[in-house]
Amino acid sequence: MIAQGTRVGLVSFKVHANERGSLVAIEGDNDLPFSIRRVYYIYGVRPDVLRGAHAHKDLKQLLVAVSGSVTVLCDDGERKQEYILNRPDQGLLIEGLIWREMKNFTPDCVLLVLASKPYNRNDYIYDYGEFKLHMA
Ligand code: T46
Repeated sequence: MIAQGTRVGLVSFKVHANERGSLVAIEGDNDLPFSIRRVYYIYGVRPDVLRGAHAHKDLKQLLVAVSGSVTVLCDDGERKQEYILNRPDQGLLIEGLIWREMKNFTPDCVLLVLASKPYNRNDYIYDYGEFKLHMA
């Protein structure tokens, strides 16, 4: 059984583009199903490095590759799906108990993450067996 409130999906954002370049605005609550409480970004990752490999008990996040490309594997306990993030106007929304792994970072990748809660080490599940138990 998939835990209630679990959801993964790509979201596209409006691009304000003209001869001066392009701008994407993302507003918490309006463009996202959560208020933005934390922003962090990941960059300078070697292509052979695997990041993530955990789930969150109670966190909503939007991942955007504002530069470069990264592959995100999402696992809801029943199905695994890979998403290639390589557009600054597109994000991957991850809500609820989803195991995630980030790989194939290009050297120019900057992965921006907007999160619904402050950092909490106790919200992480690092053991895949424990993650599966939560899904049962
Ligand atoms: C996630 C994926 C997409 C902080 O001090 N504050 C923070 O807000 C975060 C996210 C991390 N940290 C510290 C904790 C570690 O010492 O930064 C270090 C690296 O974090 P971590 O190994 O958790 O990074 P990733 O890339 O494996 O995972 C991160 C997020 O932690 C996670 O929530 O969903 O990006």
